[in-house]
Amino acid sequence: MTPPTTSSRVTQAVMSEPIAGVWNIYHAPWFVSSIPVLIAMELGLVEANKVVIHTIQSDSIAESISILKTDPVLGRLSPRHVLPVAVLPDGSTMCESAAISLAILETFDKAGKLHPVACKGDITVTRAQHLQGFVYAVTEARPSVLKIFLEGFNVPKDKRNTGAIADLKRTSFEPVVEAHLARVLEDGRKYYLGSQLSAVDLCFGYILVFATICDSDLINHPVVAAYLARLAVRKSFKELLPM
Ligand SMILES: N[C@@H](CCC(=O)N[C@@H](CS)C(=O)NCC(=O)O)C(=O)O
Repeated sequence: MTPPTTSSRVTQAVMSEPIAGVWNIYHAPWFVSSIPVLIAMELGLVEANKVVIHTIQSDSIAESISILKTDPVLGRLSPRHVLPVAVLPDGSTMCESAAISLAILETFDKAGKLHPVACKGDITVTRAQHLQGFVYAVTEARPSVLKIFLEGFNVPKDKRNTGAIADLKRTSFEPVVEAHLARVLEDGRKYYLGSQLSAVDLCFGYILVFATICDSDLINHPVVAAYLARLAVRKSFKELLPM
């Protein structure tokens, strides 16, 4: 019997190769890649074929992680096996959801539909708030929810450490996510920066929808719940993150 050749052991690619000349974002359902994808959808870039989304087709987060670890296309584009990874029109790659999101805004949203643009090269108060809110959401708020998600991930509901989850909720989710948003929204504003939707809302919207799939009754603050409800009815949320 002949031993199997190396090539017969190589996993078949299920993910498509990037398309040259446009932006490509590799994404999996519920992953943090949802943030740049929501931004691209809201800017109409997906419909216009300026940004192509390559989504891992799977039935669960665990299956997506398994595909991410074994797919040769993904392995080449994202050697750390994390998503998102963006492939730019010149074929170069870029990681980090916040960096990809801000780069999409800088490249495609010069009119400032989803972010306050620099005024004659100067920072403005709302632009500073937007940058601060965006980085805070990705670096502080998202990890706060992720810790709770990971406590329950792949653990049957009746076997979860409910004490640890309650502690994380009290010491992290409530002060870092809920209290922050409640403070920002306390003057009755509709969105993070005021009356106009911006990318920071898409970012917090993703984080809050993700909090709802942790199944730990996380969102209790009425102002935060109402803010999430405003975002969740948007077409982009209904398509990408159905609740
Ligand atoms: N700081 C990175 C984090 C990327 C990241 O950790 N992505 C997760 C999905 S939300 C991932 O790909 N995980 C793969 C795994 O757990 O094996 C970013 O914001 O893009």
